[in-house]
Amino acid sequence: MMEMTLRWFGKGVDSVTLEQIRQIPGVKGVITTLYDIPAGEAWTKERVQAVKKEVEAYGLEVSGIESVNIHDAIKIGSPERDKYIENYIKTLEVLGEEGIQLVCYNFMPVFDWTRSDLAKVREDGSTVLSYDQEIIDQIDPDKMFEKLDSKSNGFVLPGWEPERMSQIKKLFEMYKDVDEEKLFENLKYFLEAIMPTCEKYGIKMAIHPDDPAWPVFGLPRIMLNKENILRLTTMVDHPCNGVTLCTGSLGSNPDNNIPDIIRSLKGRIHFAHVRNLRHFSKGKFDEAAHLSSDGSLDMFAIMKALYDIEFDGPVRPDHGRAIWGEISMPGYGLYDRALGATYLNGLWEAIEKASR
Ligand SMILES: [Mn+2]
Repeated sequence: MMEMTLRWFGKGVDSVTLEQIRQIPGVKGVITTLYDIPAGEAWTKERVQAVKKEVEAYGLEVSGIESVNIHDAIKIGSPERDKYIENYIKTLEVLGEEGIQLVCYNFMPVFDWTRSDLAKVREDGSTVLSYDQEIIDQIDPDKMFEKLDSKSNGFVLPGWEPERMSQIKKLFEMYKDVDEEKLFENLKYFLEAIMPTCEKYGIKMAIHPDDPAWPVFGLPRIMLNKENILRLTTMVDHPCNGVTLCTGSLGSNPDNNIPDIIRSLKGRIHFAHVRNLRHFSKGKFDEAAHLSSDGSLDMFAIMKALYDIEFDGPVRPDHGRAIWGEISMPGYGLYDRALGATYLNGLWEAIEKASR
């Protein structure tokens, strides 16, 4: 049985409250993180216990962490990486001791997710995040943060922390000798180092696919397609080494057959982000409501594939539209994600009952 969750960015960061989340039918847990701890620093027991207590006070549980970010030294493979891997292991130990057994992370150089517009107005007046490669090609990577930040509604953009983005030129320089092979190698080195700790505590590592699923700004990207994801699961062939199946990220490339990818990863999908998007042409898409008919992805086929591989981890609706006048972190309002959770729960119930 999968577990429906919602991403929650923490008090003071998120516009959505735990009380609101607990009122969404079927949502039992949240996926959260400790925003103020920079990548590379070890998390403390006190902080993890505090966030657990806060969440549990609302009858919810911490179903997983998204994300424990990876320090650039680990992705680049520079000599100081061992120190940061040691800190990562310390964080895993703290999480494991507190019974948190799911960690989402990504291995993208410099930029996390990328969009050309955070509030594209649709015909019904709702707004969505949108991507257009032609627009991205005209943006100087240096200016990317400013462009996004000006439309962030004043919220922190996950993965686009200003401290990091002020160093963009330096980051590009640091990654200049890292190609796709090197990135795979560095990922393998990292995973091999942490697997014994993951095994000890039963922590499932769930790498997030790159978003969009192709290289941007000339930087290498590897979590793009079925072939590369299978390479990840075989190069470190351990059940704790798995993936976050993000339909929106993988689905940004229409060549990715998501139900087929799901079926090839039985036992290795530890977390699922399920959302829809609408393709216009290669490299040009808008995010959409979760409903299949609102976008280009078949949400029934996706949920059916998850059901068929006996997926039993946390799932969450992903980016929603901004609707009903809600002001939130772009993509992370309450309303459309609650509609998404309810829709996905409905699909699951129908699939389950029809399969009896
Ligand atoms: Mn995702």
